Amino acid sequence: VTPPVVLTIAGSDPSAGAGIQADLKTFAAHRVYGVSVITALTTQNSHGVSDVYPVPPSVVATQLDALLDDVRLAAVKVGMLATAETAAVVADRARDGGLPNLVLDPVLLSSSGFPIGVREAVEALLPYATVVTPNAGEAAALLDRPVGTPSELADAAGQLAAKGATYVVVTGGDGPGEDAVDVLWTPDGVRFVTAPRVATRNTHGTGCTFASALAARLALGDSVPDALPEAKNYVTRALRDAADWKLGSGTGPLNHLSI
Ligand code: PXL
Repeated sequence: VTPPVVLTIAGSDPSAGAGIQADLKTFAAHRVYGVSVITALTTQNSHGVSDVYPVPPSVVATQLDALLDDVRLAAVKVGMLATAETAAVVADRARDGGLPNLVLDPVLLSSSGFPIGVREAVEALLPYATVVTPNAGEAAALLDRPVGTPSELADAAGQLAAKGATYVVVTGGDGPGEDAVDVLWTPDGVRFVTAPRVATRNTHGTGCTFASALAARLALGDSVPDALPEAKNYVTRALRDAADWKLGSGTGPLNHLSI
């Protein structure tokens, strides 16, 4: 049987823990068929991003249209967009209905602080997002206000929904406490989803991996509320199974094949 097709629109990470490479491995682990449109080449290793080379928006457009002309997409993950012009290309295809089950990972800064996204790009896509998945820092940057406590996370989720996303997950993986608590805003109210925090320094690409797992689940037919705990458990297992890896001397990747 033909598997569902999931598209990632994102940047390349040569260290393969984040970006396009993480997304395709996550799709493969979920037994969906991953296709990809690369928006930028990053230069990075386990110590962080040192350079970004954006792909021209016209080339993002031709990549996207080649796929849209040929395969039926079941879900789409959007990560690093690099420029507002590239976001406009993607928003245009979303407006035409070409990008179903859109999971928007609103990346702005790499964990080492290198700019890899722009706020305008995220805002252009929000109205088309089935679900947007900021961490607390990204939610704070998008809303210009502090986001840290559980009630701030919940308020932020509601405010991002007001900007157009149908569902919002503010992830709590970088927060304090024994558990990693995510907040899910749904049209019927807010709920909290919890998983044990994994003690490891290998956390590179958790955001990309989580968003891709959500997209894979949506492609397999889950609703967002059903997909969230599954995607979160997948990331917890992927963290746990790579906790002792020594892959590079900095922040290493997860084990994407833990499923
Ligand atoms: O996790 C954010 C992110 C997204 N996309 C690419 C990245 C990173 C972080 O380094 O490199 C390509």
